[in-house]
Amino acid sequence: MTVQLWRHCRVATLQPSHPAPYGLIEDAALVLEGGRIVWVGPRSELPADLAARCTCEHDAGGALVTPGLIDCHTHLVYGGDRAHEFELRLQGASYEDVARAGGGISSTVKATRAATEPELYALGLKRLRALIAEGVTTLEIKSGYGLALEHERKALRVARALGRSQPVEVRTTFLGAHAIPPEFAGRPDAYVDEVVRMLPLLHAEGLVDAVDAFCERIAFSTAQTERVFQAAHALGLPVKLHAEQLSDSGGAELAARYGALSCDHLEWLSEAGAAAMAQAGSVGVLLPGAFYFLRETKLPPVALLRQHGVAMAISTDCNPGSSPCTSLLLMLNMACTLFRLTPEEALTGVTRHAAKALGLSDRGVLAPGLRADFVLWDVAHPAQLAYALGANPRLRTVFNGELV
Ligand code: DI6
Ligand code: FE
Repeated sequence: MTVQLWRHCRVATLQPSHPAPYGLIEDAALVLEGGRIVWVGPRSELPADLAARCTCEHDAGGALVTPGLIDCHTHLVYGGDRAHEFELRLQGASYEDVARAGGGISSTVKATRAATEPELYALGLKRLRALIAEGVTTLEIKSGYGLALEHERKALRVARALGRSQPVEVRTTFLGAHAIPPEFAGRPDAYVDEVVRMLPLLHAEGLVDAVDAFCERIAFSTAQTERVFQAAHALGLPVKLHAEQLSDSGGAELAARYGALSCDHLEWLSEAGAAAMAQAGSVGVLLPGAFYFLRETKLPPVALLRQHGVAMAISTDCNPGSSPCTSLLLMLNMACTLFRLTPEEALTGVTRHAAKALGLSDRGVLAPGLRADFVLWDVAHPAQLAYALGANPRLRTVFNGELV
């Protein structure tokens, strides 16, 4: 088996046990074997017997190396677009006004249902390629624009197919409880019955890694959300939640009771919610793209999350209605400028903490035994990744030990 040596680089390991900010190692070396990291550290400390076993050597040209980026919250597979709704909002309508008038998520549901599997694949591929071009090596894709068995299945199959065809690992999340489809208008509980019926069928087809819901006054109540969580628990599937985005519904506390991997958005999170998340070890996923695009003014309580020791992740929320965004690097900047995260918190939020939000313990930091997913960047310091707007300094990506 090839044993690769990567040298002439600075490595931001993001390992919490490394004392330097970003876990930064100057003049570092990395050794890979079979898609895993075997060794990482200062080149001067590379053991001679390990150096002798290396069969192939790469000069990283002085690049900065970080873990592959992880986008832990996307709705990347959908049909149509919502540019018209954007125009309406510019004329004064709010996101909730548009949703209540039958636009919003419902219009994307219509377009997604009308699209064939190959059409959805082609649309998703364009968005995915943009993320991969910025160093994403793992991402989550949610369903939730089908809202009927055949269409939820179609979207999840497309997500799986994208993961098989591209140098990226896709984790799928069933978000059947995203909105109430037109055929269930006025009968939300009957639709929750349908979500609970769909879940085991899709899971049996190997299409579901986690389960999510949109807990909000324009979507599902906590009681309805809990029924979805119970169905997930019965199958041994982890849960996550769109919680406290537009109001405080107490969703985070509910999700924490179900040991949620993450609670996402969180602008209206209460202190009790933050405490419950800390207790449960749920990650707080912040979505600055949605905050920006909807021109929200209520900031997520970052100080509260820090104070309670809740791990914060950052994601694109790539979706047509509230965050039509395919740049995770831009989200790093926005997390700092809008939410006042430090660049180190932001980078941790798209690596180590994003991995945690997906329940993945084999990635997100560069350490022996973990996956060899990493990115070489043309920057002198990791803070530059969050500093620049619209730049893409990616040089190369190594995915599963192979140069992309
Ligand atoms: N919250 C969001 O921001 C997205 N979904 C959700 O539950 C928006 C989805 C959309 O508007 O299409
Ligand atoms: Fe979302």
